Amino acid sequence: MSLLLDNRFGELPPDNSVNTKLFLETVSHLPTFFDCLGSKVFSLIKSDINGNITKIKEVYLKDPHRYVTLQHILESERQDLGAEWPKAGATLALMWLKRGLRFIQILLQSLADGERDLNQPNLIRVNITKAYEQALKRYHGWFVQKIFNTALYAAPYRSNFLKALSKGEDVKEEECLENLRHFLVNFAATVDAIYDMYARLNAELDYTV
Ligand code: CIS
Repeated sequence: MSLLLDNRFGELPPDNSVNTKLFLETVSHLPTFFDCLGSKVFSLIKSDINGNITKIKEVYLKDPHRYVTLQHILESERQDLGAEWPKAGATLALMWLKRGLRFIQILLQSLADGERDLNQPNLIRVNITKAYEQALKRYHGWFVQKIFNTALYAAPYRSNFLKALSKGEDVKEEECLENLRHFLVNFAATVDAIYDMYARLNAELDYTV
């Protein structure tokens, strides 16, 4: 069985809205994945992502009928939070969470496309670096970039990473990559839809941490 196929996002409706309940159910499986990556540096990332998910969930649970889609949350907070918005509430939590999801999307896509360092084919540093440069680096100051470098060197081998995505089972590499490609279809569409929503509602911020 594949971890990815067990936790696939559903297909988006024609208006590309993202259902909050289904989104939260799916991303809530993400933090536990960090436990099988080994190094303690991943617990920092896990806790950040967990914090984002918890914050969005808390807002959603206050009024599930009001927050059926992620866009409902952003629009309600825009009204309720005034000048603080968008740097507050679930809007801020989702802004950061989507960057982590974009990182995962680019990393998995790069693996699925067979990109690798020919001198070190069992490492995934080229794939991780590509994802970091495109999704996160511009939002990080020097200190967080240093944390990234630590995480990069603690990253699992390609074979172990693919095995973890296959729930520890010895699945053939080609089968695992095929699962990745299936997973990416709805995952990429969902991440793109969230990015589009932030652009449309003018909710994107580009400060660094
Ligand atoms: C495999 C190796 C991966 C290497 C990963 C290297 C990643 C980069 C490391 C960067 C360190 C980040 C440490 C934290 C930095 C935070 O300061 C920063 C800003 O935080 C935000 C908060 O989130 O700050 C705000 C204030 O300015 C707020 O406080 C906000 O919190 S709020 O609003 O909630 O209160 N945060 C970030 O920069 C985000 C960093 C995200 C990093 C994501 C890395 C993901 C790595 C994933 C690798 C594994 C991929 C596995 C793929 C699939 C697994 C399948 C699982 C099942 C299905 C899941 C379905 C989705």
